[in-house]
Amino acid sequence: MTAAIQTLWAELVATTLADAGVVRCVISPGSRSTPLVAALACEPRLELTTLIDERTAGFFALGAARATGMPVALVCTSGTAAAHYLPAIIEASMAGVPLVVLTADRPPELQDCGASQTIDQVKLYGDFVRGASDLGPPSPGELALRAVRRKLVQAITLAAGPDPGPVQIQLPLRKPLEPAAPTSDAERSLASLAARLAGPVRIAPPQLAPDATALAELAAAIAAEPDGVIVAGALPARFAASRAAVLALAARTGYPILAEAGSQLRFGPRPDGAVFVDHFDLIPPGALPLPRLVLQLGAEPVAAAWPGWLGRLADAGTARWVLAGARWHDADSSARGVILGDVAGAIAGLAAAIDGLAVRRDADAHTADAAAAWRDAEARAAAATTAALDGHPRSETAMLRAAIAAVPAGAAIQLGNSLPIRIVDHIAGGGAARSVLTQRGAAGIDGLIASAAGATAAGAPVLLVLGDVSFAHDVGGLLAARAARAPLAILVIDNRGGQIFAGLPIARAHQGAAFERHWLTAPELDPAAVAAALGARATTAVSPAAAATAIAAALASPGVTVIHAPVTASGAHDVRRAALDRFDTQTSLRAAQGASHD
Ligand SMILES: Cc1ncc(C[n+]2csc(CCOP(=O)(O)OP(=O)(O)O)c2C)c(N)n1
Ligand SMILES: [Mg+2]
Repeated sequence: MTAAIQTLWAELVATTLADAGVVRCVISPGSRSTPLVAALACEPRLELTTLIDERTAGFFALGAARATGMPVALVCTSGTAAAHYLPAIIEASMAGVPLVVLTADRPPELQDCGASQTIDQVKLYGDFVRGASDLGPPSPGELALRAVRRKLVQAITLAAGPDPGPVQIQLPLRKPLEPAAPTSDAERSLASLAARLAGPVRIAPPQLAPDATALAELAAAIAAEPDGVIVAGALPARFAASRAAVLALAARTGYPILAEAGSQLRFGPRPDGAVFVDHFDLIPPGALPLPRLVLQLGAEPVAAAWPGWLGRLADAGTARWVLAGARWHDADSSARGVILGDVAGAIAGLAAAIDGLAVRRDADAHTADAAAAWRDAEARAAAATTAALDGHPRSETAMLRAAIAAVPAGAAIQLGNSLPIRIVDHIAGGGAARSVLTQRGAAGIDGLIASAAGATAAGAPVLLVLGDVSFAHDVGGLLAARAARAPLAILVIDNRGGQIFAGLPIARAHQGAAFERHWLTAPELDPAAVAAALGARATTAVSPAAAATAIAAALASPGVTVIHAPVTASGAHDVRRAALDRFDTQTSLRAAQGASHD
């Protein structure tokens, strides 16, 4: 091996990435990766972002791939650098996001001998990658050179489908690491082979098509059952293209739609007659209808009421069918059927199969009651929520209602885990079409700022809403936010700690001060000061109206704005409790008002 051969290999990796349609590459600095980084820097078709911290880089790449649906490459040096990618790789694996992770390594002669910055990187990510391949140290020879390109193309294809996710490519590299030009005839001949190999390459992963017979069976079950609902948890941004098909299915069957914010079905225009049950989680469990059929789409819903309702559905013998993609989703182990495969394809197949069937809409008494029960429960919960919000104007629920309403059409909303993703479901729906980004693969509170910054790669402004602990967890993400390509507004809901825990039984288990210290963990940070120190615009919004104004301004101007939003500590729980308590009172009030207006 010569330095010139190594340079050729690295250049071929860079060319092949671009030839295969990879556009974005997130690099972290180091020495061992030098040949590759030097080659990437000379490939004009690649958009390079360099971020110092590999954990942040991993989440930035995850966010970019999640928002664009395109594979993003990651490049780091040897040693612990590669280990910092793990959380983002786990999320990418579980949520089906394509990443091409290129880890530079020491060559075999420097392994297991105490050489600096050398660890065992082979299969470092275990089963969280779709595949791991090792290019081996660069060696002369035409077949070896062609195999570099082939292995890259194989890895990118694997990352793209049929079950998209991360892949690892190991690159053992030798000193000298700096680029070198061919000097011998043999090297020149290999260089001309590399030039001949270059050119567009077609990436063609197989599609994960759902089983047509199972879809036909489900279509027949739906056509025969007028008492059903469509439930949708988190789905990727591209599922927005299937929104019309889901609404058409709902129109055909008369099924109400329980669409969580992350489903891509919640926002956007709603046809007359469509029944959306936005307030599912604010309907007292006893008032939740028990349909005979549930069509469940996407990731497990986040609503607090969901597990209990699932249990009651199972007891009632409800036929629940799950269409959630490549992975098994049936947390209650009670589904009638799980049809694996692309959800958009499944919806299209289902719509086509139902087209040819007579759909039973001739409501019997039970069905008429069920439809009325959903409409009534939703109306009562909506009214109760409005009243509960009036009583808690400084709650995070009020803050989030104003925040989401301030996001213009075409912008994206990224929902942080813990309470934000749940609370948005209590207050927002319809309106302008906006895509929603979620991190529900492993549901971590980590890397949310970095991944929202990465999401700006899609070109649209992004509003990230996240909790104060989540903000503290990803302060380093603010450095990545400097690389945002479109306006990024970060709304920090400061309820003084992880207030989701205040709704869990541990909060009532008499832990005393230990509860605050070990569960709530209020970060006691001033997010605006932290943001300003790290180069972001910063502002504090103490009222929902101020937050809305700040968000609208932030999304209209380039750069990053952190909006610190102090809210009452218990507001989210207070509003939900008050809404649940008011459910019945509101009904009688409305009835009385209606009567007096007549
Ligand atoms: C990486 C990671 N660490 C820990 C957790 C456990 N966890 C879930 S919610 C939460 C607290 C989040 O607090 P905050 O961001 O302030 O949101 P809030 O609960 O107040 O809505 C923690 C620590 C997690 N989900 N992911
Ligand atoms: Mg909090």
